[in-house]
Amino acid sequence: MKIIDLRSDTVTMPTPEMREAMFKAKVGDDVYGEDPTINELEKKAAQIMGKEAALFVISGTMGNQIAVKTHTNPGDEIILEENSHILIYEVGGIAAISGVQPRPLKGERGVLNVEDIKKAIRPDDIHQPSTTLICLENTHNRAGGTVIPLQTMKEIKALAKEHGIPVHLDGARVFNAAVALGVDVSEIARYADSVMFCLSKGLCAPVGSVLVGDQEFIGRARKYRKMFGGGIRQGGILAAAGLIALERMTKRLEEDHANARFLAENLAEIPGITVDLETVQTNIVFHDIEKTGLNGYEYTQKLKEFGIMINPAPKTLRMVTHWGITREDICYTLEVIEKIVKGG
Ligand code: TLP
Repeated sequence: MKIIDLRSDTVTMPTPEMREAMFKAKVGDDVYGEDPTINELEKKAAQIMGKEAALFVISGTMGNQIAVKTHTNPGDEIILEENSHILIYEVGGIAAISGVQPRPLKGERGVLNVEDIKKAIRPDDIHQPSTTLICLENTHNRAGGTVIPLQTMKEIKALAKEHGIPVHLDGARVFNAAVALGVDVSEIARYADSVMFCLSKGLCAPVGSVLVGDQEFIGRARKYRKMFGGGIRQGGILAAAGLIALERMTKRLEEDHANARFLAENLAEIPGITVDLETVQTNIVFHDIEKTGLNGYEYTQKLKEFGIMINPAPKTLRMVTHWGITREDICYTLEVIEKIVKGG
């Protein structure tokens, strides 16, 4: 039975071209700055994002955590969205590693309000922590792959600049955001001082993310990567796949978005299933099964019997489209869901 894995775009496999490039990759010791393939990837990534420098890291989590560490001091406060990945899914790293406290703000479909940020920036007061970082997430995972409008990013960056606060963008899926907005990715990156983006989600590389920023920031971040145990020696084998991710796989994300849209619109037609179509802007689809009377855990178990994988949750379930998912797979998934909802 074919497995249709809709749990995440992290499940994507390296393409045959990536495996070939990995096999042939020129490598060296990256801790000495001598891995030519990592150097090439970092140069290309900085160029694409319109930044001075880049740092190859093992994961998105490591990239975000290094960014927070590099931008802040213990006791500082950082502003972020209440459902952001950095707050919810990074194992309390900002507290444990950087010693900062979060100031979570409620976003509208993952998008922070500029006025709310303004009110949350701490005044210069001997009693209060200093606000030293604003984190954004584009696209926003838990909000359903939603995109931050460029104008909002611009306004947040202007406010941050006024207060001398840097902006870090968790751009795990920033190429999806660029496709949805129809702009070059550097148009998004320009409104952040640092950006982390993933090569290993919709872009299909087996491992790796990149942190970009100015020379000085990346220099300090490189030292923290070493401290975190992330010096990757002959990591060019991984960077070789990353280069293909950057050069080729960014060009096909539109297909995943079209599949997600098709899935969402058809799911919404199934009696008892609710989809907020407004949130379906990229490759993520959340659907609510509460009105079907089904239990989310039993539902995902039944789907599994038909070869369809979704992460279990009580009633609101996520599906993510990616390179391994075809339109045919989506049609089959819809047929199966309809059958399960009808009690089949
Ligand atoms: N997200 C994963 C899980 O951790 C939830 C997923 O399946 O979507 N930022 C954002 C916005 C992310 O969605 C993720 C991964 C990361 C950072 C972390 O990337 P990795 O998994 O490489 O550490």
